[in-house]
Amino acid sequence: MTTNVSGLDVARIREDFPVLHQMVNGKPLVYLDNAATTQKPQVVIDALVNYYTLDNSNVHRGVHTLSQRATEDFDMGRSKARQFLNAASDQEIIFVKGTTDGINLVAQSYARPNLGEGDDIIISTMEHHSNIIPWQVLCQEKGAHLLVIPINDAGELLIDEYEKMLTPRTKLVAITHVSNVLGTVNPIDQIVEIAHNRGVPVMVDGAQAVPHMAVDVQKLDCDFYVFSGHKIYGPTGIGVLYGKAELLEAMPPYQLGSEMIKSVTFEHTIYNDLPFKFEPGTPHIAGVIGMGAAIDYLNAIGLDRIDAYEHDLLEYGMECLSGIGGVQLIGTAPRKSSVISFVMDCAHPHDIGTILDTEGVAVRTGHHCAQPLMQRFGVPATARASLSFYNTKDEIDLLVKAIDRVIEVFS
Ligand code: C6P
Repeated sequence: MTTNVSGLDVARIREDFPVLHQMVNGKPLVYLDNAATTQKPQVVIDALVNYYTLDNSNVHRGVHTLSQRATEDFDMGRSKARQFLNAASDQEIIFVKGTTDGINLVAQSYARPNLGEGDDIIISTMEHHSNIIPWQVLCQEKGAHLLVIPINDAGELLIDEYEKMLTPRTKLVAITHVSNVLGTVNPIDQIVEIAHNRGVPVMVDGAQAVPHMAVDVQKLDCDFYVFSGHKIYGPTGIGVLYGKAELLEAMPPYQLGSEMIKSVTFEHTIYNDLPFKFEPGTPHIAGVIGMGAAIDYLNAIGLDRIDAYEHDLLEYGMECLSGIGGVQLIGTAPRKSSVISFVMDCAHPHDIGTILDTEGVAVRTGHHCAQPLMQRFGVPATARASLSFYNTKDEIDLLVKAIDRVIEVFS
């Protein structure tokens, strides 16, 4: 059954996700918390089980068959991640625990040695705490300034203000590609071009972008790009930091230990080549293999088709929710992706989430790890429905029905 303009057979796709087929509180599960983490297709679950069942072994260490098989699959995971971002080489793909870990790596290995007293780092009002705190603490330590690009009431960056902030003191721009609260898709190509014209590198937090659109780091020309495997239908505990080779080459390692070395004496250590210089210890082998399976899965569906389908679903959802009296949408930028945040006159977001759960509808409520953004909109929290390509308009209708129930209960 083809259900939509993008040609996705969503009923078929839903069969790939075992977790979706269950009742919650006596109602069919409507999973709308995909920005927190996505569900896993059977092929990803199988890849994890197969690795632990048949190939479990350490990588880059053994000559025995199991180690060779594990190494081959692990290395293939890196190539898949490289193709996924269209990076120039596998050396530019560093495996990290996730977006947070990747940002901390850039903060400690790139920014720390390059930041001095009186220098600036630029972020934006819509950043996740993971893209605020590493810079805030580093700036405090170095006597540098953290500058914040303001946004308008729709949730769009004020690019003119951003341009004015860039000076010879600016050492880095660290910015999200897509806001996890507003859904705003930021014009990264423009942001990068403006920064590069002044010789400033740009790190992009891609956590909420890569699940929804094809990303080409060479086209964006960003210097660093980070994302989490669990938000692209892969396992938790694994993610990617992309960095331009010349920058990574010049950076000191983030953590020290095995695998990131070429030779060690008690007096001296020679570090390994990229990407291993940044990957000490036994890596998350199953995570890399599982993320590779997730990338294959996304490629088979096609990110352009996913983008088109989710866009249609988002427009439908925004239209439905904006029609409900007492509901206020937070984040109404024209360029948006897959997130509907809202508050209601009659109920606190926590109560909205609780009632929705009794109706089988899973959303996230709270500050979404973006407290400064909550302050910008003058709300303590929001309820957030975040969409995937396995969601349907019927599920949006169930969300609307559940919101009606909130109104019934609290009016
Ligand atoms: N946002 C959300 O519900 P980790 O936890 O390291 O995988 O990702 C952190 C992170 C960084 N940047 C953005 C834009 C994010 O959305 C997230 C994770 C989840 O919105 C969990 S707080």
